[in-house]
Amino acid sequence: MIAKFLKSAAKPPDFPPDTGREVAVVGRSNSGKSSAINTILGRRGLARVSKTPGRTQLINFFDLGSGRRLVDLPGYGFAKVSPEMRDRWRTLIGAYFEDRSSLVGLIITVDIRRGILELDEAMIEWAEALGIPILILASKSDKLSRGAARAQVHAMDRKVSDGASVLAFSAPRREGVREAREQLELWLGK
Ligand SMILES: Nc1nc2c(ncn2[C@@H]2O[C@H](COP(=O)(O)OP(=O)(O)OP(=O)(O)O)[C@@H](O)[C@H]2O)c(=O)[nH]1
Ligand SMILES: [Mg+2]
Repeated sequence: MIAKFLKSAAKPPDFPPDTGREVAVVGRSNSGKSSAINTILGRRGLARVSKTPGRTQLINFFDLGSGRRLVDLPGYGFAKVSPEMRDRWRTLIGAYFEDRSSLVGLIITVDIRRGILELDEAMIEWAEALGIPILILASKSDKLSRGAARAQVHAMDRKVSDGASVLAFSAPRREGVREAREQLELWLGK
């Protein structure tokens, strides 16, 4: 899968044409979205990885060829964000989700140490209400022991409905990368 940066969008008119198929990645700020995108696509510097949470405020579209795209959505749950920023996030993501016919799947990154929190649950419910299939990446699995990581994945799995699956994921260890790629190819086509 050869990926290249397509464009950034701050408002719906800037979205690329709603044709073909795309998969979006969302999650709490700092939960490892950009790292997951880079690792899954095998391109180190494609999506920006930040040590400063809440950096990515735009929707970034990546072109995977043959009308397929991967979309890096701005994160939620950043503590220092103002109510105005939060409203802008909701408006932008709402406009994206509720009117994007080409969206065929959603990847949600959840820090395995935190588990599924309130905002993740709201995100999951929102996507489910719109009928968008979900893959949850239990990210940064290298931060827990094998046993603790497995237990946490089970706990997270029990929390979500059958429409969503949970996969242990680590960018540095490359855990879950093959499975995530397989899901992506199932959604987008080869
Ligand atoms: N140990 C470990 N660290 C990770 C992993 N994935 C991401 N990180 C680190 O977590 C921090 C945030 O990663 P990002 O990929 O930028 O997270 P993000 O969700 O895109 O963050 P924002 O766009 O700022 O909301 C960085 O310091 C990464 O190096 C992982 O699998 N394991
Ligand atoms: Mg990011």
